[in-house]
Amino acid sequence: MATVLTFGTFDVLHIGHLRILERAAALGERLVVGVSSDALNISKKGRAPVFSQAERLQLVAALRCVDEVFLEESLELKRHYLSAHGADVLAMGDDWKGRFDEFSDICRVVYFERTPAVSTTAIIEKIRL
Ligand code: C2G
Repeated sequence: MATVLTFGTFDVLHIGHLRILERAAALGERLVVGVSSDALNISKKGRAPVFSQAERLQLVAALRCVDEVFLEESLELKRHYLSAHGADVLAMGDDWKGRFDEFSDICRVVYFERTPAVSTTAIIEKIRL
């Protein structure tokens, strides 16, 4: 039974998020998602997410293709998260292409093409206007 792990903020959940989660789930039998904490997001992107980590965890966990969620508190803990969750595959969007190749000693690393023309930032802008 192959376990697939992916990571992301999944703020203002949109079709690009759903599509990558569905494609990741199709690589195995169990999909585990590390949802970035509010603090990690602030340090990474310089702003707090629109939806809190508790809300984002609940939204992602409710998707049919997702089996388990946990809070990703540090980018430095990837190797630990991968082994703690028994990941056979790490799946990420190609905005991260090459960045996680170092983990190919413990799992298969797959990058998916991002869904074009949709992003949390663009949605926030559109609503603002
Ligand atoms: N994504 C996508 N298509 C989009 C937008 C996002 O395929 N149009 C993918 C991203 O490539 C990523 C996932 O959806 O794999 C989650 O995107 P974000 O929430 O933007 O994740 P990010 O903030 O990049 O966090 O440890 C890694 C980080 O936690 C990743």
